[in-house]
Amino acid sequence: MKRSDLQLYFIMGTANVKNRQPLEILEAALQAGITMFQFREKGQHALTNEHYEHFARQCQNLCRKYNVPFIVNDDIDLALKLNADGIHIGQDDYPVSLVRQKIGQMILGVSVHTASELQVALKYGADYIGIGPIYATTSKNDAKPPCGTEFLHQAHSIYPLLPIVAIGGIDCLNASAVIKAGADGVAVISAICESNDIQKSASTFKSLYL
Ligand code: 3NM
Repeated sequence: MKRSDLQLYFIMGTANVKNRQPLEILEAALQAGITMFQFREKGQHALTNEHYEHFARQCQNLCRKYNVPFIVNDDIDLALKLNADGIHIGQDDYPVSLVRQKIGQMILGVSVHTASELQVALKYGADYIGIGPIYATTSKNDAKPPCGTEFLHQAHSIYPLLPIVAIGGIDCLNASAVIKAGADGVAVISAICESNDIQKSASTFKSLYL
């Protein structure tokens, strides 16, 4: 993967869209220039069984059409079955070493919150790390308290070449602070899913990198 793939990393599942079609939102986001997509189908009313896989394939097909990496959240079996571009795991999922062993060369993203989690992720070949929630978020039920930009800044200072994406409560207004703190990009759900003008929101994020 390229570091620039992290610039505008869009995450979505059916739970994140209200009265709108998720595939329409994804296509609008792809047209607007998102650089990475994570399929994250979670929550009380998440799709199950064949609907889940079908929806994942539809998202993957759209990402292919726009040549944007398709990353699966947590579900190693799905990622392997679909031959996804990558997988993203948190600390509550599987050990990083096991995931790397199972997925081979696929892109591996790992969420980390401490220096020791970061070291483990790097030891087992994480391609990028996610740090968050930087700000308060309502999009993840079990999100930790907001951590601000301090750890992000430390991680970037110690590993300047490591691709880092910041996540949690990031919007068009506060994104520049996380880029300044050392993130290569921002991972967002609501800033795109709840935007009235996805093209405009995406352009605002992308203008940070010009
Ligand atoms: N992971 P929004 S925060 C999926 O801290 C996710 O690891 C987080 O959604 C973490 O952009 C989060 O709407 C939700 O705040 C991000």
